[in-house]
Amino acid sequence: MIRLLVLSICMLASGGWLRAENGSRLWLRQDTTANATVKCLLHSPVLDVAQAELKQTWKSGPVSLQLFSDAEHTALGREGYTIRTSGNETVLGASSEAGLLYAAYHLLRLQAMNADTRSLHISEKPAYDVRILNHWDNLDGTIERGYAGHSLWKWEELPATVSPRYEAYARANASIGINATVLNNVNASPEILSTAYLQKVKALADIFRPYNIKVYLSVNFASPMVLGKLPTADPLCKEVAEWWKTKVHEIYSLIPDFGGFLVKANSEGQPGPCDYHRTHAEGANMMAEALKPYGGIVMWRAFVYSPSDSDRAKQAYLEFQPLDGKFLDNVIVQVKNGPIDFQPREPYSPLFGAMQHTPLMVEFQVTQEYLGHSNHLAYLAPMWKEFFTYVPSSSIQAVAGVSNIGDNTNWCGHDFAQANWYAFGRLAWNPDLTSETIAQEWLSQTFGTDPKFIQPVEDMMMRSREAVVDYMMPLGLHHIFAWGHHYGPEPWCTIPGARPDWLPSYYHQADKEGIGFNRSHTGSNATAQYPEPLAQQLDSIDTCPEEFLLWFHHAPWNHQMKSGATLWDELCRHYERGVKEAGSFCQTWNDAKPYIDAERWNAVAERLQIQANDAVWWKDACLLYFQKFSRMPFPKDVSRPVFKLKKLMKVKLPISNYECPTPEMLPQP
Ligand code: BDP
Repeated sequence: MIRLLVLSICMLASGGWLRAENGSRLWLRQDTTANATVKCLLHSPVLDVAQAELKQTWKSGPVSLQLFSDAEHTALGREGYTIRTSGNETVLGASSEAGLLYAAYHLLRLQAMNADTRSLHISEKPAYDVRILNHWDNLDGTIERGYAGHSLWKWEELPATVSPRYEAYARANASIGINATVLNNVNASPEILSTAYLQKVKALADIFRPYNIKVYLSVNFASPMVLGKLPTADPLCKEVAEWWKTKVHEIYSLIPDFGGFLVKANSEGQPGPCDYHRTHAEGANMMAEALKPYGGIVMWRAFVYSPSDSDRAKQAYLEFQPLDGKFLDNVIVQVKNGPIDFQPREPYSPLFGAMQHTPLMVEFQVTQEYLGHSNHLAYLAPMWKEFFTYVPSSSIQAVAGVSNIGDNTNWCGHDFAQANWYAFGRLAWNPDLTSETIAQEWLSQTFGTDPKFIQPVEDMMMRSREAVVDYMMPLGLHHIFAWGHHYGPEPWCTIPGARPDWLPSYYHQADKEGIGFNRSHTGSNATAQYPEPLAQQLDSIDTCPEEFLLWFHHAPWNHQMKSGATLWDELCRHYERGVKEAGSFCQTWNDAKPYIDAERWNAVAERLQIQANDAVWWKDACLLYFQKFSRMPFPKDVSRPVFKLKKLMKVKLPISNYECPTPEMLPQP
């Protein structure tokens, strides 16, 4: 016992004793021995959670939770709330229980951040009704593009055995305003709709409900064939529609507040309505009709691209824009933030703004499939904010994030990947929050409030996504990742018989003249899918923002950049900057050592070292390979390659699409 205590407590650091921590408590690390006075006349599962949280953690005067039906609170909707100081009492007010739950978490967040809570006048309302995590969890426990262990959902144990982490998961989500979750992979197994699995799903829904979280499922369009043994899944076939209605009825009899379906159809080999020459709208509407009587919705994904067409970036628009206005009102079309696929930097998808008569939602990827998995520190709030600078937040109806959560002790693999889960929730609640504010909130709750720690580490977080862009794919380059697992660089990749649009050369188009994908009017004309005046701006190589240059243009190697340098020199300097930035993160973290516990400090330090090495790997691989085309020397201010291209071209990581490589697998400088 004593040994355990000694082990689990302490290391001496400047400013005091810091308890060893494994990251499992996320940003919810306040003491729970407060015993506050909490007044609430009502009882319900949601209110009991709100009360318990405050009672255990709130350290100031009495708090009272009150339901109001006045104009102010009605206007804040079902989930909005007020927090007001009245005498020595703090009054949390809302028109519904959910609002009071969020008010409680808000108040506790202020306390955790050492904010002055003596005179509060707060009024909050979420920007979106659906703030949803999309888990890409398979029923066998693996997670597609998951880098934090296995699935949290222990399907084989459910419903009989219920892990305490299910409630901890719900609590973490509620604390940042996430109110919905899709439990399973968009590449969905029909099995999820079997009665046996629905019983398991019900067990989870029951745990999540007191935290105001609704459960949704990804469904396979061919489920009526696989589970119902029907000869077809044609959405216009009466038996098929009946099958869905019966299935939906069964779901709602188990889970009365079930949210609805997420559907990936006719994409990357998944079945869908187009198999029967029906449109996406016909497929989505058939399901929407089944869900409608219960208030359920269909989130229908627009992530489609067929092998035949020329420019993959244009395809979602070409397929979905003509369907504008043809979807029932309980269908939301879910569109990835960019037109290709969660790259470190993409322009926004032109579907946003082009479907005025169809509710749309954005799909962000929280898991870092294309940003160094859980080995690299990449704070993604700035990337999502960038999306909102082009797409007004009021023009979409909901926000989805592909989850980065697994069964690792610290939930996300990298301690700093927790910040992306946190930021997703906070931005889905309020897209106007700044990335800096969210980073400060997360850091002070997760590590501590000392400004000497927060300021440099926040600065590192703020620079991290741009650093990743710089050392992986600057100036609009995209999708030059290794085949399959998408971890390292493989701009040279050729796989006999592979779809061209699954190969890097399709995207970078490097040749003797230059590099980049010509999407201007002289090329694929993808620029024309954007509204004016943006379309024109993107279309001209002279006015296209340089961060998107090689996305939209095949630019000559000696193209003159705004800095006066040639494209080649500028490209080299971006890679160089990325490498320097990644190296400087190690230094920042060294300086941060006195302020945090050794366990998390070590875990992060190890990963930052991997990131710094990987940055060099990326730089050398890309520049040495592209140099074969440019035939230009490296500028003097750019460091010489450490690796040999030949060696890098042989690197094959023994990982699948649900693993993160270990340091031993990676090339070392
Ligand atoms: C890609 C992933 C793939 C997903 C697909 C999707 O590589 O594993 O199934 O997106 O979003 O980014 O459906």
